[in-house]
Amino acid sequence: MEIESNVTPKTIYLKDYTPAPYRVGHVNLSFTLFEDKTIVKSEVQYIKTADATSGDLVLNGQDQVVTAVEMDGIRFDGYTITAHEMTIKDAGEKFTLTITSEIDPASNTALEGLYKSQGSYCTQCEAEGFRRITYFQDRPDVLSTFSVRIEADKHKYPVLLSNGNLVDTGDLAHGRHFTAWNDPFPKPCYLFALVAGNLVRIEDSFQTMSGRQVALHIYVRAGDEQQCDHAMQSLKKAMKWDEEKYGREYQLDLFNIVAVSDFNMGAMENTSLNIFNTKLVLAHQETATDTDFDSVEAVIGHEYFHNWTGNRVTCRDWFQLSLKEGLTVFRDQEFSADMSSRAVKRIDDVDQLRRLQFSEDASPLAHAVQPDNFIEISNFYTTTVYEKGAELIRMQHTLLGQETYRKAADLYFERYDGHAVTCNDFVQCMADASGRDMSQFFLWYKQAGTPTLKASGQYNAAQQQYTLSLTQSQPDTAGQADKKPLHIPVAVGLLDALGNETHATQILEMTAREQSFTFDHVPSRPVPSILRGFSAPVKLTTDLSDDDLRLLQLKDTDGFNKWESGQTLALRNIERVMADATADISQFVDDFGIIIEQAIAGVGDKALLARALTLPTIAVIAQTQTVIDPAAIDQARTHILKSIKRAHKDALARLYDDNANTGTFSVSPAAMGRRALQNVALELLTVTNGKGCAARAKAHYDGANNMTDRVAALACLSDSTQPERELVFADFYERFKAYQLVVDKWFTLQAMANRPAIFDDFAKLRQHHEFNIKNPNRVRSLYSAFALNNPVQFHHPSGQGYAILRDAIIELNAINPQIASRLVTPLREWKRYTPVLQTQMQDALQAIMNTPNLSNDVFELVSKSLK
Ligand code: 0A1
Ligand code: ZN
Repeated sequence: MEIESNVTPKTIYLKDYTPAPYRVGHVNLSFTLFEDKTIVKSEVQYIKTADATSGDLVLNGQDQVVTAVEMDGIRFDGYTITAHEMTIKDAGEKFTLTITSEIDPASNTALEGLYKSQGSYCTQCEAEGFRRITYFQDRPDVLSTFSVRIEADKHKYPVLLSNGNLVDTGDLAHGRHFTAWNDPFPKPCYLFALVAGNLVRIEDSFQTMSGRQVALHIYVRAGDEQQCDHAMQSLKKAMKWDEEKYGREYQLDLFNIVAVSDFNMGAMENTSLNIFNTKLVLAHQETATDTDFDSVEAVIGHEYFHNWTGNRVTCRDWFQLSLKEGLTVFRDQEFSADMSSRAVKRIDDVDQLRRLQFSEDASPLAHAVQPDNFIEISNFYTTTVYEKGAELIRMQHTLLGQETYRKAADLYFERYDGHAVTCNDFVQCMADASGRDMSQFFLWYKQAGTPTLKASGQYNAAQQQYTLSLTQSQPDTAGQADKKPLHIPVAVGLLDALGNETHATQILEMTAREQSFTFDHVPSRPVPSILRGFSAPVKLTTDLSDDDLRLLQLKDTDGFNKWESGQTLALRNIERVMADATADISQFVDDFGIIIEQAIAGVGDKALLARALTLPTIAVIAQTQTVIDPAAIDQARTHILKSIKRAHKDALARLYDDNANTGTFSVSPAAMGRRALQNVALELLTVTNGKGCAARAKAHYDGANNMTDRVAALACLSDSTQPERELVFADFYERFKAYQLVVDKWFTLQAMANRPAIFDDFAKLRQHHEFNIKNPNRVRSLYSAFALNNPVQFHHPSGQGYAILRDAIIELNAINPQIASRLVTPLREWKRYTPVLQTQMQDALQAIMNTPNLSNDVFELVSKSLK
């Protein structure tokens, strides 16, 4: 663990990038694991590059004790060590440097570098964890081959893994053993990995398109092996998909996945040794929800796809993080879309983007997809770099079309396999393969903030023409004003008054601030379906009437816009109620009944219908407000939900019954759709939180044969004060207390309770013997669930919610800076809240700022948020 002194940390700038002065030939690492320490010996060949401006070799390193240094096999002491670096002045043209140092994985609570999780050793080197293992040029543009030898007690650590191929293994004296690994493909050190533990493995294999057999192994703790099948199937599907969609084959004979319970993020793509948070590997009908099953598939795909987009072609520097992350998220989104329902996947992704990325863009922490400066790179694993980055790839796909996009991707892999490159290099491949000028498009990478797009239409009956006028504008963000117009692909189709599609989807390419597009042969006033499939990450406002939206909601051929029109109508009605509690919402409530009837009649995809029957969440609504008042949003939203229940109680009960559990469990999209629809009906039927609601939710829980239904029942009981609530929560805990990931859910569902008792409940949960501040999943299950998913209570005017989060951030700052700084997220948008909330949020941030020994991670996010 490292604590920075209170000196203002250094900012790193993209413009200062210079190539590394020394190339690395080969790296030989040896790890000797003992209970009280690990001895790391690294033997590295350095070769000065022709254009090096200095002969000094500067190696990054921290949290280790150097015990010996040799140059070309001879004891060497011509180096200096500061807190974070080892420097050798004028080191020479070509030499081998051997450094032996000692580290203490057992006391590593930051979970970066080599650490222990539930008795197993594992590593996390991205972005800058390798420097906690040994002194090295810890930067992604230094690529080399690695050989690794691991030695440990055989009984305690029977499994010893690293990247590449197993080349040797054997027993040693004193009950110890070793394995030796060789990775023949040059890689940056952030992709290095090591695992040592007492784990069991599930095996399968995959035959690649050229006919090679790849052994697939998933390692988990004994007892968890029954929960790995979905992950294994997902891996095989991902390998096949990448061959079919991108022509990309896996290059090694072995692919390992290891699941660990203490992990800062979701998973990590280390070459041939992916390390995963258990949450994204383990899935079984009794313990995982449908959302969990989908996340496992998506993240297994994501990490596997990094093999080409990230590992074989990697990043030149960390400002290029979106080169691998935006592209890999786009790839995993498309993989998931191909595995289930494309429209539903798009809806869920856009919902997430609006909730998290739009809020980042609207905060002082807004930054470009290719940022130009940072203090702590860990803070830039953001939804902007990942999800907005994916939207930029999606737009390029839209502009080029599938066929040309594929040619451009082929060109990218051909040009850059084995290289460390930039986002500019990627976009240049898109330009070269298509013959298009992508220079204006590149502004999307450089300009932060969510653009606004205004659309208005004019129909000319005499000419039978329809003209759509579009205006784009870009908000000012921290350090960026007067932005240029962007190249925006706007997908548009036209419907006639009866809802027939008269003009299929066209991509309008907007490049100016204001632009008009004319459609010919339009026999009557049309209803435009604008931004189909959410073709660009913008905030769209239109001049469509409620009736236009109602038509689109029922008739649009674009699944996304069909849903979107309903959401826009919901939003309009929520705003009406917020302005006037007695506003007439009868039309909206009646229309809701039509969708319920459609669902009962079984018209269409059930998963899609379930989304259509869901109102936008408070967090999504918040992003449309100039001043955010979560309690007022909740009140209006709940008023509408209750009106819907009152008006359609019988129909909802029928929908619930029609979609009852049939007994056999499956994770097919159809089965998930049925559960989603039944659970939406349950949610609407229990919205009033009375006796009948609690009884209904309890019956649902008692009849459940899977976690999706159980969680749905608990969510319906969570806000309740009826006795069933305690009964069901207690039963749930007793039944599943052996499963850490389910205990996380138990914490989360209570942390999300929107009821006055929440503050007492929260204090009890914090004291619960199962709460552990050192376990990131547990921290997220309590604190992130409360601060992000319980907006009404987190933003309680008393400020108690903010105090809870403030104290957690201060406590975690000294334990795990990455997790501490992630918890700053719910406070970053403080300026957008009502005056009372604003000052209290600001006070909480200021109190954190005044804490001594702030980590760089927390310092950066809190100081920038306060600006
Ligand atoms: N590259 C991983 C995400 C990741 C990033 C940082 C980590 O530790 C600080 C861990 C994982 C991915 O995109 O899946
Ligand atoms: Zn990734």
